[in-house]
Amino acid sequence: MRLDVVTIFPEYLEPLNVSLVGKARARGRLDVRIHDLREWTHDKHNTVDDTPYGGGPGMVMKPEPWGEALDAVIESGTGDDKPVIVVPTPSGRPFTQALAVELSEKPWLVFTPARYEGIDRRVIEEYGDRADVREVSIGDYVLAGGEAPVLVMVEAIARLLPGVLGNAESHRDDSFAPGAMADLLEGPVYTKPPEWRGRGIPDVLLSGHHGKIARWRRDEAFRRTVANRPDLIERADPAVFDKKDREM
Ligand code: 6GU
Repeated sequence: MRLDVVTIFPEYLEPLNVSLVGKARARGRLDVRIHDLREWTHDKHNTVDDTPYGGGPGMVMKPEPWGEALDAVIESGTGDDKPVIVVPTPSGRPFTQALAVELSEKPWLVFTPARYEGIDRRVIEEYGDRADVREVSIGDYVLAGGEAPVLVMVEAIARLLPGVLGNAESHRDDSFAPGAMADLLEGPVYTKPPEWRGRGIPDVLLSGHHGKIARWRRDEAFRRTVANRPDLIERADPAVFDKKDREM
């Protein structure tokens, strides 16, 4: 997968050199290219923002540098490949595990994290035909810029790429993964020692009884979801719940 990021803070993206994403790059699974938006400015002060038409607080990112930057990035492709342009914005559609899975199947993603009050609307319109443009939000709170959301989204996507996580099974039971634990959060986990500060391990996990362990995990996942995310229970397809869930 190729991944371009255009930003006025290239150093903010340095975490992409470490840990899981860094390893995916080192293994050749990810080709990450960070671009400084100011390289496509032409004035002495490398201006990227201006005051909003219609008045109001804050500044808006000017269209010209973004246009030149995105033209250059798109033209650097082989020609027949259209990237998905991911525009991080608190006004976007929610970034979900389903969207992470969808994006992980694309050959080329371009992220355009903005500062200030966002990018001039015409830029988003302009690339609608040369790319698949998605405005995406990572949650219901406001950040100062889109760089942290890019780190969040890239980590969620990169760990889904084949050969990036050591064990392909390890995202099967993820909270929000489709499949066996569909629509439930993951329950608690334990490791050695068997007793720590007077606290033991639930007996069932030491029983070796796989059926009972699976049932216990299911019940704990259900309990945790009711406590922390009742909205997920409301929204879920009733078919994913069994009789034992309904008895809880
Ligand atoms: Cl993608 N950007 C900003 N600035 N704030 C956010 C966000 C994105 N998602 C949630 N809050």
